[in-house]
Amino acid sequence: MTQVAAPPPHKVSRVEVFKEESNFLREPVWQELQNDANFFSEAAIQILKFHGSYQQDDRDKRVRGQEKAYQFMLRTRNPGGYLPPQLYLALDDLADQYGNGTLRITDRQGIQLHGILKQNLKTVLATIIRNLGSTLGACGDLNRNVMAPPAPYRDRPAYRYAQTYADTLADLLRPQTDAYYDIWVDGEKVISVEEHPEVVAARQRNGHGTLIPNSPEPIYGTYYLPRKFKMAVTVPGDNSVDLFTQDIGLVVLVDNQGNLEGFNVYVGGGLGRTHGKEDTFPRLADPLGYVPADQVYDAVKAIVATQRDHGNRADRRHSRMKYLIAEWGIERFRQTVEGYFGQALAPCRPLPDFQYLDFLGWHDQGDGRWFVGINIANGRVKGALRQALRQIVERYQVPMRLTPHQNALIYDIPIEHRPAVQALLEQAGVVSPSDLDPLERKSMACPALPTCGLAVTESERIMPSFLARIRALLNRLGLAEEDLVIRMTGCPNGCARPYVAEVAFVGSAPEAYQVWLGGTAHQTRLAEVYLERMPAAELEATLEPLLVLFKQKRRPAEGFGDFCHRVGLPALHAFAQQYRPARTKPRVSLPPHLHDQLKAVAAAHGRPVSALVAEAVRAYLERPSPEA
Ligand code: SRM
Ligand code: SF4
Repeated sequence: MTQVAAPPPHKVSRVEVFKEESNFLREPVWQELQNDANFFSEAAIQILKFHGSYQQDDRDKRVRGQEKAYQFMLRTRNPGGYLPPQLYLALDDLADQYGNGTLRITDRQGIQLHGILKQNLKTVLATIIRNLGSTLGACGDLNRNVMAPPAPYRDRPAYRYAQTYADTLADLLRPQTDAYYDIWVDGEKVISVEEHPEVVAARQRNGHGTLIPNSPEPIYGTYYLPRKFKMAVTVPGDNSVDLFTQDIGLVVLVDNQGNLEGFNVYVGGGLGRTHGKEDTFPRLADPLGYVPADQVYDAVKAIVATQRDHGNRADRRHSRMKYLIAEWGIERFRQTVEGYFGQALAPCRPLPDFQYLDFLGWHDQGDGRWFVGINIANGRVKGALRQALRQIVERYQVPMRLTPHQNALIYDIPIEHRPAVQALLEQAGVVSPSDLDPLERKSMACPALPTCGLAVTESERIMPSFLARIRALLNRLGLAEEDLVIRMTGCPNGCARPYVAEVAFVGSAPEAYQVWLGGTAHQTRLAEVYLERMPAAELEATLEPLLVLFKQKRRPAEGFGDFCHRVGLPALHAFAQQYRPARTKPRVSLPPHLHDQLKAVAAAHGRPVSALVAEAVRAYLERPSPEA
């Protein structure tokens, strides 16, 4: 059992060196912020990520031989998606003043601003911080935004615990360096975060080698983590957070009176991969064990310390915790965690099946007030919807919870304000969940072009047309009632969590996608690669045979993902190869007056219009040729 933090490894990636030389996330960001360049050096770009910002450029504006149009993306850190009204309004203002006029709700319950110029970064960040927000640790090699089901149920204790622990775990793993506040708000001390005393005590407890002695960063140390690290806390049966895709997934367990007992802990989920590199893969989390509530911080620290000291720091493609677990096996991983934890872990408790839940529409919170879940296509808040959200938040001073499906819940709405809020939403074109196309309701796409530097093709911008085409296909095939979880990304990194969808399109070349099939409707199983490269134009031709076979051979109530998984990819390929689409009858159009005349004659003779037309055309074609 390893009990002492391992020394820094000898062969390390460049990012490890940048971290070491950064003086706990300060340099060279601080220095380069003072110069006039409109971009940062590579070292600064890497360190800036820990501050919640990515250097990007507008890829629509790239011109060969000319400097890129550099701009910055900022991502907020909102545990459980909580967004106070003051912060929402500030972000909304910033989007117009310094960004691209949109807000982008992320699938980890944060907000991204795009298009910020370097000279404005400090103003924008300072505004966010002064309005109760933070971007610290939204990106970089450390614990990212902690997710929780967004539903603000006041009368369901498990939901409240999940949200509370998302907050406290985020606090536990918050970087302790002063660099963030020094750089962005000149060290202003007005910004002090009220932490729960138990969190403070847990952070300082060094029972079994979980802490780095004498470091300003007691949990992370100089090198922080080998790679990004993701956590979610949920309640039994609620998979709104895609629990099994997280590095650590916690499930709140309460007794019959609603008192917190402890947590089931799952570890080693993660989705990023690289095309053509089989040693990179998506992976679902394994059960690690059950932890009583008063030991959960120590258990999380033990897992983090295991990844910190044993994760791969040489090759960033293999440095996520999922690869450590895949390499060691869960038993060795568990033993190592138990070493840091100081005791054996109990087995996980049995749980009910997990469900996809999105909380759209109006719901009683359980305290006399209401919340409304609003579908926001791919999380992009713009136009009339953006105005409506602003009006609602401004007028009623109500908070939001952003959802893991890139949507927003507005809550704490008194019953008397419900009609007015509903009217504002309707004016902005928000339809009730029952009128929303289920394909759109359940789909997600990542931003991809033009902002993401890693995109190989479109995602967010092309998803609406893909959904419309799939809807038309389903209707044509007599499958109008089906709903599918469809997800899309512009590259294989997996940002819209495609590998747990029923159908996924993963950018593999310009205007071409790898096709994944066979995840469940509730994101509890990995999908598999059906096609390596589907040109976007071949969407219908690719899906039609699969949907036809589904219609013929599905079991009662079986969903498309489960069907694909049951029959298997070879059977799907075999059917698709021999499939010939039913020939549609050729159509010839007639001028309306001729059509009306034909209809009248057909009615008078009691014959179908088509028979009359066929007779007339045959007579014409069979007439003797004038030249003969
Ligand atoms: Fe992501 C990198 C957007 C959730 C896996 N992700 C990126 C970057 C920052 C591109 C870059 O590195 O230059 C993207 C910025 C695009 C843009 O222009 O805005 C980006 N990721 C997103 C968001 C906004 C997608 C969305 O549609 O909401 C999500 C932000 C969440 C947040 O608030 O923190 C987002 N990214 C995810 C998820 C899903 C999740 O976390 O639940 C994943 C898969 C789960 C996982 O991490 O295993 C994910 N993003 C990646 C990866 C691959 C990581 C890996 O293990 O290989 C990268 C690339 C990297 O890290 O090298 C990446
Ligand atoms: Fe960019 Fe790829 Fe993530 Fe999409 S999946 S946002 S293209 S990194």
